[in-house]
Amino acid sequence: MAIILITGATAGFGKACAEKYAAAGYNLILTGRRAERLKTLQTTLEAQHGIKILPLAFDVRDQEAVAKVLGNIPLAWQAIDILVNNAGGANGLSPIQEGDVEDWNTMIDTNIKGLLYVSRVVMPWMVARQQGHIFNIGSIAGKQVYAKGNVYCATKAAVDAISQGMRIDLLPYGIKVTGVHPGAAETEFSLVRFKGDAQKAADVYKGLTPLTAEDIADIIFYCSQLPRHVCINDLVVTPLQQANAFYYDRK
Ligand code: NDP
Ligand code: 8X3
Repeated sequence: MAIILITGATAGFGKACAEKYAAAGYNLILTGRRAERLKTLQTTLEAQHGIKILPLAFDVRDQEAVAKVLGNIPLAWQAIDILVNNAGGANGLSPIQEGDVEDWNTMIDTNIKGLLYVSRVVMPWMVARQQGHIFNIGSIAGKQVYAKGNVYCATKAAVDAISQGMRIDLLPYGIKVTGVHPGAAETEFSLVRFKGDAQKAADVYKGLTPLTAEDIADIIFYCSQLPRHVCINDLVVTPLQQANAFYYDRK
């Protein structure tokens, strides 16, 4: 049975992907820092769908942990067909001259370096098998910079560049690389960005019908089921009421 590795599976897009691929019969490697959420997902999805799940709790910013925990999974689990590089997020929303340096470090270390650490472990396994599909979750924020988005936008522009680089370097090995760049989607994203302020988080989606995590999971699933010779390289996905990174039609 095919294997998918999803980083950041404890919430949002990653959790929705876990549910979608479990229902389709995939075996899942699920990662995130919140081990108890991974355990609950494992118990539920294994019982519902008769699949196998390998939960791996680590912080993607910790290169040693990524190499040790992910790098040493049993051989049978190393035959990963799909990698969804999803773990990440935004921390803060401030003019750059007032930015919190710790927030900058968190975003750069998670969204860029964490994605690279995980990919560095998995890509050689895909190269050896001459097959695989990597999804990198960027953002509309990586395509256009909005006010106060500065460093978050920069990390997602980096994800876009890394996707392009992967696509070139992995081309001879038949590995697909798809960049997915969502607009406003209601997950735990804004709660994390605003450090637990639920009102501020809810205001982001006021007057909008935002994307759901399931919308993004459905799109990733669709891209992953296309014939071998077809690759969707890059996708920008917004709610109907969002034209670009900064223009919304709120009702
Ligand atoms: P959520 O906050 O709901 O989920 C984020 C996931 O990432 C969680 O599972 C979290 O797990 C994991 N994660 C965060 N930091 C780390 C870390 N250091 N180590 C390991 N895992 C980590 O947000 P979304 O589902 O919305 O976000 C998923 C991705 O999509 C992110 O890369 C985000 O930037 C991007 N995105 C989101 C959009 C949106 O509007 N929601 C739009 C565009 C892109 P845990 O906390 O357990 O470690
Ligand atoms: C998340 C979408 O527009 O809040 O990447 O940056 S946005």
